[in-house]
Amino acid sequence: AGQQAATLWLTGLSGAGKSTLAYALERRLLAAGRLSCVLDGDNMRHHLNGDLGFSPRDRQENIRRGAVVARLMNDAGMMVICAFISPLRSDRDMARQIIGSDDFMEAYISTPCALCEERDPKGLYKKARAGLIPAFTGVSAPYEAPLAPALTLDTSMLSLEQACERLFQQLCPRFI
Ligand code: GGZ
Repeated sequence: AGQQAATLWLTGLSGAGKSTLAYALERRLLAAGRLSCVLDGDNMRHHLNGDLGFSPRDRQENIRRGAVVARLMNDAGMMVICAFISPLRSDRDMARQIIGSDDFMEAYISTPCALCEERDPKGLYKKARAGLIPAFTGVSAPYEAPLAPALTLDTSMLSLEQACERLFQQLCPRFI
């Protein structure tokens, strides 16, 4: 019998810190002897999801494919950390269904929109405010916060190390 695997699903705005946290947790798991894999929305949009944009329909398909890949990897015994904005509850519910609710843990990276916009690491908020990016989450497209996430982390209140450690301690022990 293989080791039990699961998917940690990180949701939150662009610039909230999802990808940074996901890769930090991947290293933390490895230090504990557990191999994992990060599926990052922005990254996957360069290859598997290169045909998709940001309409509601395309976001849904983006999340569906991410969840299907995560399920396959879980089946192979691999822990998966997904970092998708995944702004709609209905789309996250779909991901939970695809992956299986026993193996799906939702973590809300709740960094306030104002701080994400202040960080603006890629200048996307600025472009969105200028009208250059239509349907930008938090500016001109909706974000629905999870109602009952397994964990909520506000990166404006925590260091990367603290946030990563909370994810690791509170969600991962069963899988080490
Ligand atoms: C939101 C956008 C948009 C729009 C480009 N809305 O912070 P980033 O830059 O590096 O990551 C974001 C990424 C979002 O991809 P996801 O696959 O996570 O989104 S979703 O779950 O909603 O499908 C952002 C960039 O793409 N980006 N245009 N209009 N984010």
